[in-house]
Amino acid sequence: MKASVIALMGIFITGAYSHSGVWNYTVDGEQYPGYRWWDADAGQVTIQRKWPSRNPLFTPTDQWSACNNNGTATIPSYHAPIEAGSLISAHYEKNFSIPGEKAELQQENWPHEWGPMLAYMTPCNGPCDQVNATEALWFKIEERGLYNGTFVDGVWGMTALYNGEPWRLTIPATLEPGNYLIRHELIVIHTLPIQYYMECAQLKVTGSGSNLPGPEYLVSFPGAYNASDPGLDIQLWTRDYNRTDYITPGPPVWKG
Ligand SMILES: *[C@@H]1O[C@H](CO)[C@@H](O)[C@H](O)[C@H]1NC(C)=O
Ligand SMILES: *[C@@H]1O[C@H](CO)[C@@H](O)[C@H](O)[C@H]1NC(C)=O
Ligand SMILES: *[C@@H]1O[C@H](CO)[C@@H](O)[C@H](O)[C@H]1NC(C)=O
Ligand SMILES: *[C@@H]1O[C@H](CO)[C@@H](O)[C@H](O)[C@H]1NC(C)=O
Ligand SMILES: *[C@@H]1O[C@H](CO)[C@@H](O)[C@H](O)[C@H]1NC(C)=O
Ligand SMILES: *[C@@H]1O[C@H](CO)[C@@H](O)[C@H](O)[C@H]1NC(C)=O
Ligand SMILES: *[C@@H]1O[C@H](CO)[C@@H](O)[C@H](O)[C@H]1NC(C)=O
Ligand SMILES: [Cu+2]
Repeated sequence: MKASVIALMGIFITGAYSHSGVWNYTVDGEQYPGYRWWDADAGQVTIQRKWPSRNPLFTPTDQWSACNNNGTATIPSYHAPIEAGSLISAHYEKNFSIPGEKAELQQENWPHEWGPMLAYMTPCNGPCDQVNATEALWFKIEERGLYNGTFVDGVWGMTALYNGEPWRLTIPATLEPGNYLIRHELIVIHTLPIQYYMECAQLKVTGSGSNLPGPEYLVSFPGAYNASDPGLDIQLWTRDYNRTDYITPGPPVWKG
Protein backbone atom coordinates (compact mmCIF):
# COMPACT_ATOMS: atom_id res chain seq x y z
CA MET A 1 0.00 0.00 0.00
CA LYS A 2 1.28 3.42 -0.88
CA ALA A 3 2.25 5.55 2.10
CA SER A 4 0.05 8.33 0.79
CA VAL A 5 -2.87 5.92 0.74
CA ILE A 6 -2.38 5.04 4.38
CA ALA A 7 -2.14 8.73 5.24
CA LEU A 8 -5.39 9.48 3.45
CA MET A 9 -7.39 6.52 4.67
CA GLY A 10 -8.38 8.03 7.98
CA ILE A 11 -9.45 11.26 6.36
CA PHE A 12 -11.49 9.63 3.67
CA ILE A 13 -13.24 7.20 5.98
CA THR A 14 -14.29 9.77 8.52
CA GLY A 15 -14.64 12.96 6.49
CA ALA A 16 -17.02 13.98 3.77
CA TYR A 17 -14.42 16.04 1.99
CA SER A 18 -14.21 17.72 -1.37
CA HIS A 19 -16.71 16.40 -3.89
CA SER A 20 -17.80 18.26 -7.02
CA GLY A 21 -18.92 17.38 -10.53
CA VAL A 22 -18.55 18.27 -14.20
CA TRP A 23 -17.51 21.93 -14.25
CA ASN A 24 -17.52 22.33 -17.97
CA TYR A 25 -17.55 20.49 -21.26
CA THR A 26 -15.66 20.59 -24.53
CA VAL A 27 -18.09 19.45 -27.22
CA ASP A 28 -16.76 19.00 -30.75
CA GLY A 29 -14.02 21.51 -29.93
CA GLU A 30 -16.24 24.18 -28.35
CA GLN A 31 -16.09 25.04 -24.64
CA TYR A 32 -19.29 25.11 -22.60
CA PRO A 33 -19.33 26.01 -18.93
CA GLY A 34 -21.35 23.80 -16.60
CA TYR A 35 -23.98 24.99 -14.14
CA ARG A 36 -22.49 26.86 -11.20
CA TRP A 37 -24.70 25.67 -8.39
CA TRP A 38 -23.40 28.28 -5.95
CA ASP A 39 -24.35 31.18 -8.24
CA ALA A 40 -27.74 32.65 -9.12
CA ASP A 41 -29.34 31.16 -12.24
CA ALA A 42 -29.66 34.55 -13.90
CA GLY A 43 -26.92 35.06 -16.45
CA GLN A 44 -25.77 31.43 -16.54
CA VAL A 45 -25.33 30.22 -20.10
CA THR A 46 -24.97 26.47 -19.86
CA ILE A 47 -26.00 23.24 -21.58
CA GLN A 48 -25.86 21.46 -18.23
CA ARG A 49 -28.90 20.74 -16.12
CA LYS A 50 -28.90 22.25 -12.66
CA TRP A 51 -27.40 20.30 -9.80
CA PRO A 52 -27.84 21.25 -6.20
CA SER A 53 -24.48 21.04 -4.43
CA ARG A 54 -21.02 19.54 -4.47
CA ASN A 55 -22.31 16.59 -2.50
CA PRO A 56 -23.00 13.14 -3.93
CA LEU A 57 -26.03 10.89 -3.63
CA PHE A 58 -25.50 7.95 -1.34
CA THR A 59 -27.86 5.30 -2.66
CA PRO A 60 -28.17 3.83 -6.18
CA THR A 61 -31.95 3.96 -5.90
CA ASP A 62 -32.14 7.62 -4.93
CA GLN A 63 -35.16 9.27 -6.57
CA TRP A 64 -32.85 11.88 -8.11
CA SER A 65 -30.32 9.45 -9.54
CA ALA A 66 -31.11 10.24 -13.19
CA CYS A 67 -29.84 13.82 -13.37
CA ASN A 68 -29.01 14.79 -9.80
CA ASN A 69 -31.84 16.31 -7.82
CA ASN A 70 -34.67 17.70 -9.94
CA GLY A 71 -32.31 19.59 -12.25
CA THR A 72 -33.92 21.53 -15.06
CA ALA A 73 -32.30 23.49 -17.87
CA THR A 74 -31.44 27.15 -17.26
CA ILE A 75 -31.70 27.79 -21.01
CA PRO A 76 -34.18 25.25 -22.42
CA SER A 77 -33.19 25.67 -26.06
CA TYR A 78 -29.44 25.52 -25.54
CA HIS A 79 -28.06 22.24 -26.94
CA ALA A 80 -24.39 21.78 -27.89
CA PRO A 81 -24.02 20.51 -31.47
CA ILE A 82 -21.84 17.44 -31.90
CA GLU A 83 -21.36 15.16 -34.86
CA ALA A 84 -21.85 11.47 -34.10
CA GLY A 85 -18.41 9.90 -33.76
CA SER A 86 -16.88 13.07 -32.29
CA LEU A 87 -15.41 13.81 -28.92
CA ILE A 88 -16.98 15.28 -25.80
CA SER A 89 -14.74 16.02 -22.84
CA ALA A 90 -16.05 16.49 -19.32
CA HIS A 91 -13.81 18.60 -17.10
CA TYR A 92 -14.02 17.83 -13.40
CA GLU A 93 -12.61 20.05 -10.75
CA LYS A 94 -12.44 19.93 -7.00
CA ASN A 95 -14.63 22.60 -5.39
CA PHE A 96 -13.64 22.61 -1.78
CA SER A 97 -10.58 23.77 -0.01
CA ILE A 98 -10.01 23.22 3.66
CA PRO A 99 -7.56 25.52 5.43
CA GLY A 100 -4.64 23.47 6.71
CA GLU A 101 -5.35 20.56 4.40
CA LYS A 102 -2.46 18.42 3.34
CA ALA A 103 -0.71 19.83 0.30
CA GLU A 104 -1.66 16.81 -1.77
CA LEU A 105 -5.32 17.57 -1.16
CA GLN A 106 -5.07 21.15 -2.29
CA GLN A 107 -4.73 20.25 -5.93
CA GLU A 108 -7.68 21.44 -7.95
CA ASN A 109 -8.15 18.09 -9.65
CA TRP A 110 -11.06 15.79 -8.98
CA PRO A 111 -10.21 14.55 -5.49
CA HIS A 112 -11.02 10.82 -5.60
CA GLU A 113 -9.12 8.04 -7.31
CA TRP A 114 -11.09 4.87 -6.57
CA GLY A 115 -14.03 3.89 -8.71
CA PRO A 116 -15.57 3.56 -12.16
CA MET A 117 -16.97 6.17 -14.56
CA LEU A 118 -20.04 5.49 -16.66
CA ALA A 119 -21.70 7.57 -19.37
CA TYR A 120 -25.26 7.27 -20.67
CA MET A 121 -27.46 8.99 -23.22
CA THR A 122 -31.20 9.25 -23.77
CA PRO A 123 -33.02 10.58 -26.86
CA CYS A 124 -35.10 13.67 -26.12
CA ASN A 125 -37.43 13.51 -29.15
CA GLY A 126 -37.67 17.29 -29.00
CA PRO A 127 -36.17 19.89 -26.67
CA CYS A 128 -34.24 18.14 -23.90
CA ASP A 129 -35.60 20.36 -21.15
CA GLN A 130 -38.98 18.68 -21.73
CA VAL A 131 -37.59 15.28 -20.78
CA ASN A 132 -38.42 13.89 -17.37
CA ALA A 133 -35.05 12.24 -16.70
CA THR A 134 -36.62 9.83 -14.22
CA GLU A 135 -38.97 8.46 -16.86
CA ALA A 136 -36.38 8.43 -19.64
CA LEU A 137 -34.78 5.25 -20.97
CA TRP A 138 -31.00 5.51 -20.96
CA PHE A 139 -28.32 3.55 -22.79
CA LYS A 140 -24.72 3.27 -21.73
CA ILE A 141 -22.12 4.56 -24.17
CA GLU A 142 -19.02 4.08 -22.07
CA GLU A 143 -17.75 2.49 -18.88
CA ARG A 144 -14.32 2.58 -17.37
CA GLY A 145 -13.85 0.31 -14.38
CA LEU A 146 -10.62 -1.15 -13.00
CA TYR A 147 -8.00 -1.28 -15.75
CA ASN A 148 -5.43 -3.28 -13.81
CA GLY A 149 -4.04 -3.93 -10.35
CA THR A 150 -5.96 -4.32 -7.11
CA PHE A 151 -8.96 -2.31 -5.99
CA VAL A 152 -6.80 -0.20 -3.72
CA ASP A 153 -3.59 0.15 -5.70
CA GLY A 154 -4.76 -0.32 -9.26
CA VAL A 155 -5.63 2.05 -12.08
CA TRP A 156 -9.33 2.97 -12.22
CA GLY A 157 -11.26 4.90 -14.79
CA MET A 158 -11.38 7.72 -12.26
CA THR A 159 -7.61 7.76 -11.83
CA ALA A 160 -7.30 9.91 -14.96
CA LEU A 161 -9.52 12.60 -13.43
CA TYR A 162 -7.53 12.45 -10.21
CA ASN A 163 -4.45 13.10 -12.33
CA GLY A 164 -6.08 16.18 -13.84
CA GLU A 165 -7.22 14.86 -17.21
CA PRO A 166 -10.71 15.45 -18.57
CA TRP A 167 -12.94 12.48 -19.32
CA ARG A 168 -12.84 12.22 -23.10
CA LEU A 169 -15.45 10.08 -24.76
CA THR A 170 -16.79 9.54 -28.24
CA ILE A 171 -20.44 9.71 -29.23
CA PRO A 172 -21.31 6.43 -31.05
CA ALA A 173 -20.63 7.08 -34.74
CA THR A 174 -23.83 5.49 -36.05
CA LEU A 175 -26.19 7.19 -33.58
CA GLU A 176 -29.30 8.68 -35.14
CA PRO A 177 -29.23 12.51 -35.23
CA GLY A 178 -31.39 14.40 -32.74
CA ASN A 179 -31.37 15.93 -29.30
CA TYR A 180 -29.99 13.82 -26.48
CA LEU A 181 -29.21 14.20 -22.81
CA ILE A 182 -25.80 12.88 -21.86
CA ARG A 183 -25.31 11.69 -18.30
CA HIS A 184 -21.82 11.46 -16.84
CA GLU A 185 -21.58 9.40 -13.66
CA LEU A 186 -18.76 8.75 -11.22
CA ILE A 187 -19.09 6.09 -8.54
CA VAL A 188 -16.69 6.65 -5.67
CA ILE A 189 -16.06 3.43 -3.76
CA HIS A 190 -13.66 4.22 -0.94
CA THR A 191 -16.33 5.28 1.54
CA LEU A 192 -19.31 3.59 3.18
CA PRO A 193 -21.81 4.21 1.82
CA ILE A 194 -20.26 4.60 -1.61
CA GLN A 195 -20.96 7.86 -3.48
CA TYR A 196 -22.75 8.64 -6.73
CA TYR A 197 -22.06 11.78 -8.76
CA MET A 198 -24.02 12.49 -11.92
CA GLU A 199 -24.67 15.50 -14.14
CA CYS A 200 -26.64 15.77 -17.37
CA ALA A 201 -26.18 18.03 -20.39
CA GLN A 202 -28.08 18.81 -23.58
CA LEU A 203 -26.59 17.75 -26.94
CA LYS A 204 -27.76 18.10 -30.52
CA VAL A 205 -26.26 15.14 -32.36
CA THR A 206 -25.74 15.54 -36.10
CA GLY A 207 -24.49 13.15 -38.75
CA SER A 208 -25.82 10.48 -41.07
CA GLY A 209 -26.27 7.63 -38.59
CA SER A 210 -29.58 5.84 -38.18
CA ASN A 211 -29.03 3.51 -35.23
CA LEU A 212 -30.63 3.41 -31.81
CA PRO A 213 -30.07 0.75 -29.15
CA GLY A 214 -32.47 -2.16 -28.69
CA PRO A 215 -34.47 -2.70 -25.51
CA GLU A 216 -31.79 -4.90 -23.92
CA TYR A 217 -29.61 -1.79 -23.58
CA LEU A 218 -32.22 0.51 -22.01
CA VAL A 219 -32.45 1.30 -18.31
CA SER A 220 -33.97 3.94 -16.07
CA PHE A 221 -32.63 5.80 -13.03
CA PRO A 222 -33.48 4.76 -10.44
CA GLY A 223 -33.83 1.16 -11.59
CA ALA A 224 -30.59 0.37 -13.38
CA TYR A 225 -28.65 -0.42 -10.22
CA ASN A 226 -29.16 -2.33 -7.02
CA ALA A 227 -27.09 -1.76 -3.89
CA SER A 228 -26.37 -5.50 -4.03
CA ASP A 229 -24.83 -5.34 -7.52
CA PRO A 230 -21.25 -6.69 -7.33
CA GLY A 231 -19.86 -3.36 -8.56
CA LEU A 232 -21.69 -1.41 -5.84
CA ASP A 233 -21.45 -3.77 -2.86
CA ILE A 234 -17.91 -2.68 -2.05
CA GLN A 235 -16.11 -2.45 1.27
CA LEU A 236 -12.77 -1.23 0.06
CA TRP A 237 -10.71 -1.02 3.21
CA THR A 238 -12.01 -3.99 5.16
CA ARG A 239 -12.87 -6.66 2.60
CA ASP A 240 -12.20 -5.90 -1.04
CA TYR A 241 -8.78 -4.37 -0.74
CA ASN A 242 -6.85 -7.00 -2.72
CA ARG A 243 -9.48 -7.86 -5.31
CA THR A 244 -8.75 -7.47 -9.02
CA ASP A 245 -12.14 -8.49 -10.45
CA TYR A 246 -14.31 -5.38 -10.64
CA ILE A 247 -17.68 -5.71 -12.43
CA THR A 248 -19.06 -2.36 -13.61
CA PRO A 249 -22.80 -2.01 -12.83
CA GLY A 250 -25.60 -1.37 -15.29
CA PRO A 251 -26.40 -2.59 -18.80
CA PRO A 252 -23.88 -3.51 -21.51
CA VAL A 253 -22.29 -0.67 -23.44
CA TRP A 254 -24.04 0.15 -26.72
CA LYS A 255 -21.38 0.68 -29.36
CA GLY A 256 -23.62 1.94 -32.14
C1 LIG B 1 -13.08 24.24 -18.13
O1 LIG B 1 -12.42 23.53 -17.11
C2 LIG B 1 -11.04 23.42 -17.32
C3 LIG B 1 -10.50 22.53 -16.23
O2 LIG B 1 -10.93 22.94 -14.98
C4 LIG B 1 -10.42 24.81 -17.34
O3 LIG B 1 -9.07 24.69 -17.62
C5 LIG B 1 -11.07 25.66 -18.39
O4 LIG B 1 -10.62 26.97 -18.33
C6 LIG B 1 -12.57 25.65 -18.22
N1 LIG B 1 -13.20 26.35 -19.31
C7 LIG B 1 -14.29 27.09 -19.16
C8 LIG B 1 -14.86 27.71 -20.40
O5 LIG B 1 -14.83 27.22 -18.09
C1 LIG C 1 -36.21 21.02 -6.75
O1 LIG C 1 -34.98 21.20 -6.04
C2 LIG C 1 -34.88 22.42 -5.38
C3 LIG C 1 -33.53 22.45 -4.71
O2 LIG C 1 -32.53 22.19 -5.63
C4 LIG C 1 -36.01 22.58 -4.38
O3 LIG C 1 -35.95 23.86 -3.81
C5 LIG C 1 -37.35 22.39 -5.06
O4 LIG C 1 -38.36 22.39 -4.09
C6 LIG C 1 -37.37 21.07 -5.80
N1 LIG C 1 -38.63 20.92 -6.50
C7 LIG C 1 -39.30 19.78 -6.50
C8 LIG C 1 -40.55 19.77 -7.32
O5 LIG C 1 -38.95 18.79 -5.89
C1 LIG D 1 -16.68 26.52 -4.99
O1 LIG D 1 -17.93 26.57 -4.32
C2 LIG D 1 -18.09 27.68 -3.47
C3 LIG D 1 -19.41 27.53 -2.76
O2 LIG D 1 -19.20 26.84 -1.60
C4 LIG D 1 -17.98 28.96 -4.25
O3 LIG D 1 -18.18 30.05 -3.41
C5 LIG D 1 -16.61 29.03 -4.88
O4 LIG D 1 -16.50 30.17 -5.68
C6 LIG D 1 -16.34 27.78 -5.72
N1 LIG D 1 -14.95 27.76 -6.14
C7 LIG D 1 -14.55 28.26 -7.28
C8 LIG D 1 -13.07 28.15 -7.57
O5 LIG D 1 -15.27 28.74 -8.09
C1 LIG E 1 -40.98 12.76 -13.39
O1 LIG E 1 -41.30 11.38 -13.34
C2 LIG E 1 -41.40 10.87 -12.03
C3 LIG E 1 -41.60 9.37 -12.15
O2 LIG E 1 -42.73 9.11 -12.95
C4 LIG E 1 -42.51 11.58 -11.30
O3 LIG E 1 -42.59 11.09 -9.97
C5 LIG E 1 -42.23 13.07 -11.28
O4 LIG E 1 -43.30 13.76 -10.69
C6 LIG E 1 -42.02 13.59 -12.68
N1 LIG E 1 -41.57 14.98 -12.59
C7 LIG E 1 -42.17 15.96 -13.23
C8 LIG E 1 -41.59 17.33 -13.05
O5 LIG E 1 -43.15 15.76 -13.92
C1 LIG F 1 -2.89 0.01 -16.28
O1 LIG F 1 -3.84 0.64 -17.09
C2 LIG F 1 -3.52 1.98 -17.45
C3 LIG F 1 -4.70 2.58 -18.18
O2 LIG F 1 -5.02 1.82 -19.29
C4 LIG F 1 -2.22 1.98 -18.25
O3 LIG F 1 -1.88 3.31 -18.58
C5 LIG F 1 -1.13 1.33 -17.44
O4 LIG F 1 0.03 1.24 -18.23
C6 LIG F 1 -1.54 -0.04 -16.97
N1 LIG F 1 -0.55 -0.55 -16.04
C7 LIG F 1 -0.12 -1.80 -16.10
C8 LIG F 1 0.89 -2.18 -15.07
O5 LIG F 1 -0.54 -2.59 -16.92
C1 LIG G 1 -32.86 -5.20 -7.90
O1 LIG G 1 -33.28 -6.08 -6.90
C2 LIG G 1 -34.68 -6.31 -6.90
C3 LIG G 1 -35.02 -7.14 -5.68
O2 LIG G 1 -34.10 -8.16 -5.52
C4 LIG G 1 -35.06 -6.97 -8.21
O3 LIG G 1 -36.47 -7.14 -8.25
C5 LIG G 1 -34.63 -6.09 -9.38
O4 LIG G 1 -34.88 -6.75 -10.60
C6 LIG G 1 -33.16 -5.76 -9.27
N1 LIG G 1 -32.86 -4.79 -10.31
C7 LIG G 1 -31.80 -4.90 -11.09
C8 LIG G 1 -31.58 -3.78 -12.07
O5 LIG G 1 -31.02 -5.83 -11.04
C1 LIG H 1 -4.31 -8.18 1.26
O1 LIG H 1 -3.11 -8.86 1.00
C2 LIG H 1 -2.10 -8.61 1.98
C3 LIG H 1 -0.82 -9.25 1.49
O2 LIG H 1 -1.05 -10.56 1.05
C4 LIG H 1 -2.57 -9.19 3.30
O3 LIG H 1 -1.62 -8.92 4.29
C5 LIG H 1 -3.91 -8.52 3.68
O4 LIG H 1 -4.41 -9.14 4.87
C6 LIG H 1 -4.92 -8.65 2.58
N1 LIG H 1 -6.07 -7.83 2.96
C7 LIG H 1 -7.32 -8.21 2.73
C8 LIG H 1 -8.39 -7.29 3.22
O5 LIG H 1 -7.61 -9.24 2.16
CU1 LIG I 1 -15.99 13.60 -2.58
